[in-house]
Amino acid sequence: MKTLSVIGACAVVIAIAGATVLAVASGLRSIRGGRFAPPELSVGALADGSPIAVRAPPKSFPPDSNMPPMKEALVCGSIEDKDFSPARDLVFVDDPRVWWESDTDKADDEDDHSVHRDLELPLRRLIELVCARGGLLKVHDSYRPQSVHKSISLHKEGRAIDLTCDEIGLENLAKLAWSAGFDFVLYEAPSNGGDHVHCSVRRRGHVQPRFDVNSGRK
Ligand SMILES: [Ca+2]
Ligand SMILES: [Ca+2]
Ligand SMILES: [Zn+2]
Repeated sequence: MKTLSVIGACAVVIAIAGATVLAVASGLRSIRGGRFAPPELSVGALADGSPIAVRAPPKSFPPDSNMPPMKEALVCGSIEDKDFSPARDLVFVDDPRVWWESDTDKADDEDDHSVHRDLELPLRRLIELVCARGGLLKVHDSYRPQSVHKSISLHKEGRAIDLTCDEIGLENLAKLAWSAGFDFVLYEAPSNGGDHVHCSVRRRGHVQPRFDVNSGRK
């Protein structure tokens, strides 16, 4: 009888200790996270059942930094091999929960809804991640064949997209973009202003990348 009561008392102590650890852990998470909730890899899926967050977010993503920390052309492949066909490679992406710059600015001829087909999936994931945190994702530029961007810019193939989000801020947006599976994410902070998050992808299927960002292999 005494042994049983000792075991019972131990069980109560363990249960209380466990509940305390859980309570402290969840409290820490909410304090540390503030209004921004980092994505959890196993939570949520797109309509086709594929996951929304495919990578853990980095702890920090300061201005003028990029993930992975290497040159974009090495990760995504340059545009210089000319393996690009607008008719074959571009897709039209729309979502009423997103603000598209070209919908409001009729002075330019670019269409921010036009993106490379390999950029659509991470973009759709990112829209979900941003919306889930109460943010309005803003698309400023995607496929832009003329002017503005450098001659070797991946925007000229629709493999890059420039984004902001006032509600969650650019550092958090960059973290979410990395979780959404873009191959390259840059928090661009030019000295003359216009801070944004530039995200890009490598081509899939018909050109082998020089560096596989997911496997870490060259
Ligand atoms: Ca414009
Ligand atoms: Ca634009
Ligand atoms: Zn860009």
